[in-house]
Amino acid sequence: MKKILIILLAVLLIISGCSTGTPEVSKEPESIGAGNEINEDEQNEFVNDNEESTEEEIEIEDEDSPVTEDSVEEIQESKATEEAPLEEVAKEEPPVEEPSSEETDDENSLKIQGLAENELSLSLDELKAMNDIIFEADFYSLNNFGTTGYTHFKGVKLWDLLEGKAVIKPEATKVSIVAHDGYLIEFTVEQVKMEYMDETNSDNKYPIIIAWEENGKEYSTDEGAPYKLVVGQKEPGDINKPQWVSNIDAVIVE
Ligand SMILES: Nc1nc2c(c(=O)[nH]1)N[C@H]1C(S)=C(S)[C@@H](COP(=O)(O)O)O[C@H]1N2
Ligand SMILES: [Mo]
Repeated sequence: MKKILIILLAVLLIISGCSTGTPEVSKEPESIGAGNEINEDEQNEFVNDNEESTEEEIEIEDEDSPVTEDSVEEIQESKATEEAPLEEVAKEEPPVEEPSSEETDDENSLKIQGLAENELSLSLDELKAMNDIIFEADFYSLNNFGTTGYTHFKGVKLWDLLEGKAVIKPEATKVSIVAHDGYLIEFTVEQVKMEYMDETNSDNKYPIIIAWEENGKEYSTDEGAPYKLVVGQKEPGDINKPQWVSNIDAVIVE
């Protein structure tokens, strides 16, 4: 009888000894497992893999588990790819709405910045209303590959815009035309002030203009800021087409 009791006690001890480990293991999958589509075997492995456990520990566990090292890596990867985008979406969503509408306004405005009494941010309508400085003509162009052509442009005279509207300061020497794509062309103030020519019509004189209309059609704002710089030739053979900066963002006076 004593023997049986001792054996029973021993058996109870063994059973209780084994079961103390299991609640701990079953607890952890609950906290991690949510949202992860992993089968039970993988889930156990996943628990061991959690945070502090090293790869060595995983290998030991592998002995009595069907999960291989490769599949552990897969789980790690799936954990990374499933969780990371969720965080990004949560971070990115809030700022998307308000600043984007401000940006849209900004993109379609023409800025005059730097050494000027009146730094300007002009809408297309404000520019079109400057009747006193509008210029319209066929401009001749020559590009790097020898291609030539005539294009009809309508816009405002850049020098009149800088002198009369922005009122650039007397110490200003340089005018940079900057596009939204980063394309930039620099002129001296003298080069902005001067008149340009057309090698095919020696009598014609052209100011530099900022155009919003090309061959009778206004630029679509879908294609970026609706302004193009148009410059004639300094002398016959002058390759002027590269200076026709499209999608102007700002005119910077220094
Ligand atoms: N914003 C912007 N304007 C630009 C350029 C550019 O890369 N970005 N390229 C210039 C060059 S090198 C040339 S030859 C002409 C080409 O004009 P097109 O595309 O109307 O032929 O645009 C000029 N204006
Ligand atoms: Mo070009």
